[in-house]
Amino acid sequence: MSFNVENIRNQFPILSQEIDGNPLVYLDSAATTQKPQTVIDAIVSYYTESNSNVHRGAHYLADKATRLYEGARDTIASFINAASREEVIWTSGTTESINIVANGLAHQLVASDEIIVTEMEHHANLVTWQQACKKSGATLKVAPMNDKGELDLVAFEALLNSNTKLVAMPQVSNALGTINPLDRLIPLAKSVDALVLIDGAQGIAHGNVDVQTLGCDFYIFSGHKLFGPTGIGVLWGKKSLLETWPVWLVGGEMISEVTYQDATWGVLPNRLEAGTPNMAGAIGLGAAIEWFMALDQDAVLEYEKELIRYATERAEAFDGLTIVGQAENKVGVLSFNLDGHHPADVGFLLDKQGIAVRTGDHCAQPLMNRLGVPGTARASFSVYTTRADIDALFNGLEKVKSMLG
Ligand code: C6P
Repeated sequence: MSFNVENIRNQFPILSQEIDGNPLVYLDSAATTQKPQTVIDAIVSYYTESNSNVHRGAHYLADKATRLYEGARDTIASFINAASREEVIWTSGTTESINIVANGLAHQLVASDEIIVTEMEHHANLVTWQQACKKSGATLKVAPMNDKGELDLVAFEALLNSNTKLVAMPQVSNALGTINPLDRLIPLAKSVDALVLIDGAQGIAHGNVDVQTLGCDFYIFSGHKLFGPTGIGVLWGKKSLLETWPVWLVGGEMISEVTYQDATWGVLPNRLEAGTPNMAGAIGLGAAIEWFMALDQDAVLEYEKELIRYATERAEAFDGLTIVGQAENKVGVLSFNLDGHHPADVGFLLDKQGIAVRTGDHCAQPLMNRLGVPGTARASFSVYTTRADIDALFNGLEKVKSMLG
């Protein structure tokens, strides 16, 4: 199989538009990816031909919608190589998935327990654990990284001990692009019998994820960063944990038997999915994953590596630009600052040229403080990004520099 970026771009209708007379240069895929036509079609088709509530009805449409919805769960299970489809829980996204795990763990934590996170956390994987520790008296420890944005493995190992209840860390940093060496970090955490949660929000679209090979206990991601719709995400967890985990929401569909006085819970995955679910979202995400899996995964990784290599080369040659996050192993994320200028001004003036980047702290305030920057401008790539987009970014930055003086 080969990789043809123009062929891929043609499948993303949003990319062909102009912004204020400039062709759109979309470099904000770490915030959310754009959606291929096939995903848009799957959602439209669901609402025009199949919409009905799932699991509940005895009629044709209810059955059809249920088969599509549960089929999407099968697609996810096979995509991440879950041992069973019951381990795939639909959520609204990464943030909710982490909160569900934190809520469950908070009931088990005692004051002597310790939780380890890293210096590069998104707030979703930090504030949740701060709150869990506050409620239980457990201690939150933060694994350090070097100035390039790579975790210090020796320091990480030194934090582990028999009190370590959980290690929660990102597969990929959203602000820096660092790919963490999970093949080394997870076995270290497991050597002290800690639970391991991987925040896969940024990792899921950039690598062949196999949750069984990884050896973690929870793997979490959002559909919208993987060419799927917003409002749908996944909590994958080991069945032995999820089936004993305290329930999160209670109500319809998650129960086994209900009396006026009491209720018992159903089996997985329903016991963690109360209420009418996001059927269109799940079906859209299933379509997105089928679309993504049809691409040559090795070619995709190779292509993205080449994009970040090229962008880094251009950035290093750009006078007055400082790259923030220089890990050896990175996805297509280029965070940077123009010396003497606030990232918000840089982003604003790029936007005036049709170039979309994200600016600010990227929901990682402690990381920005650790690096001593107010924030960054972040250009992030996906399978539809071209070298021409990267050239447009640097041409745009030349103009920004001359405008800002
Ligand atoms: N990062 C970004 O621009 P939600 O918002 O629930 O889909 O994902 C939260 C989240 C958690 N962890 C990581 C590593 C993330 O990157 C994100 C979302 C976006 O970087 C929006 S803040």
